[in-house]
Amino acid sequence: MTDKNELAQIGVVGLAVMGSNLARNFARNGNTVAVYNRSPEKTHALIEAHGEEGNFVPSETIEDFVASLERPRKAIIMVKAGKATDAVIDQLAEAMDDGDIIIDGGNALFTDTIRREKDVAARGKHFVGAGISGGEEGALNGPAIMPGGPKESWETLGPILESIAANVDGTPCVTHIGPDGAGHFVKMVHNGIEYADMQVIGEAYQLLRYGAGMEPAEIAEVFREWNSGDLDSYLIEITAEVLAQKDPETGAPLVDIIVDAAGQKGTGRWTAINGLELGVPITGIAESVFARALSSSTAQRSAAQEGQLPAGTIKALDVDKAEFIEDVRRALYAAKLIAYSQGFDEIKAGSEEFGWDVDPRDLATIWRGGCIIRAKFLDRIRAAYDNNADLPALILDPYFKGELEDLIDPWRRVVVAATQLGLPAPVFASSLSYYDSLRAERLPAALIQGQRDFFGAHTFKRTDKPGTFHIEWSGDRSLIQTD
Ligand code: NBP
Repeated sequence: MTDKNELAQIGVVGLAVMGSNLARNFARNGNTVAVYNRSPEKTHALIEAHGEEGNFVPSETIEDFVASLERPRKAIIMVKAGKATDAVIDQLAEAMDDGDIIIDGGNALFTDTIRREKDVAARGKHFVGAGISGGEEGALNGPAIMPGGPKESWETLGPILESIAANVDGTPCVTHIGPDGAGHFVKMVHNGIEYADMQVIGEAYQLLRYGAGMEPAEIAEVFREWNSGDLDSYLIEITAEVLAQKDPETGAPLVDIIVDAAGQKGTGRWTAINGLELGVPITGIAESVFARALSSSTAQRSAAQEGQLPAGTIKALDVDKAEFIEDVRRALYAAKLIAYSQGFDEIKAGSEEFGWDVDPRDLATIWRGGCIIRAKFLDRIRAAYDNNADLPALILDPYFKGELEDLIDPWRRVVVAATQLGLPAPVFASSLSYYDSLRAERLPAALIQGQRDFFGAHTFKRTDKPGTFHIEWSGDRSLIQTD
């Protein structure tokens, strides 16, 4: 149904797959929704195909679109992230009145959101950068939404966003994350965790396929079973679906037909870059981004295969298949735990750096539904931060420490097996090194400090007394206290 005279509670600009599904979601949930797309064909197509799902108010100019919104106006931008977003913000800010709210629901870089929030606030309007997770299916049936921006905008926006968000146990998967770029920052790290979660699942598959010699359909059954335990999650569920799928053309397992070069749109890379900038070791996420890059290094990979880099002579392990499968399950759980722990570390560091006061419990709550990393496991994360909001690291929570007791030996065995089999398991292996680094009483950082002092007089601290010291390396090698 469309009615040009009815004022809309919310508007959506950009009606490609995400925007049109979000608009339908608003309409299906009883909101009158204004819709506008730069090229009117998409607006017409939406109304023609889905106009009966609720109340839509279509417009062909941004001015008509703005005029069709009730005050304070609320418009969500769902256009290609980047320049298009800036162009639409400018048009909306021009046409809107003071106090109106512009929401960017695209995958914006959080530093752009911080800049945009300042610019839009200077023009008298509110700007909310909102991370929206769940892909096109989530946009239609209930995404997880992570809005940042001014708290007062949340008072107005909250109820309408709650009406379309996913819902778990009566709790909507949306809450105000924090000021300016907090929402998009958290969405970025969510995507980084998603990269790591997908990569560890991929590594488990690789080991079962080429280590245990199992066929995709058989591995699909294993994943189905895993989905009823600690690993219960959307990603494990769809992994079973993908592995069970046959290619409709050839009848071969689809996974064997798909080119093994993973794509990316950049949010994982941003998460890794930001981790480097903040000095937070998000090794699982960074390795996952590198793993996708390596998979797409087609020329290098084919030269390495053709040139036959030596594989070594160590014989494969003789493992019991059932035990190996269970070990891989536990290694996957452990590596996943590390990736989440590191992701939450990054959120904590970002929140401190930018003064956002993000509550990790909110994330564990809203990520339980709608989003790609939704998992049973998030209830445990929520409980961990409920018990201790200042946990130094997620893996130090008593429940997860207990889990690690049972995971550590299988995890080590799997990394050894992968190494001996010559199978890549970058996140399984690097997460284990991260874990052992955290546990280590002494790290080689002492030696690195010595080297730095040797070549650059960078000084060092002593374990036995306060102060800053230097050795006269090129002189008599005496100790000098510099501070
Ligand atoms: P796209 O990212 O493919 O963007 C297409 C839309 O942007 C069209 O409506 C297009 O209008 C509009 N647009 C462009 Br391009 N340049 C414009 C300009 N200068 N002025 C006005 N409109 C312009 O759409 P999408 O895949 O639906 O994603 C929308 C946003 O949601 C993106 O930021 C994306 O990163 C984010 N997101 C996507 C997913 C997903 O699963 N796809 C998930 C989560 C978030 P036109 O029709 O006139 O060309």
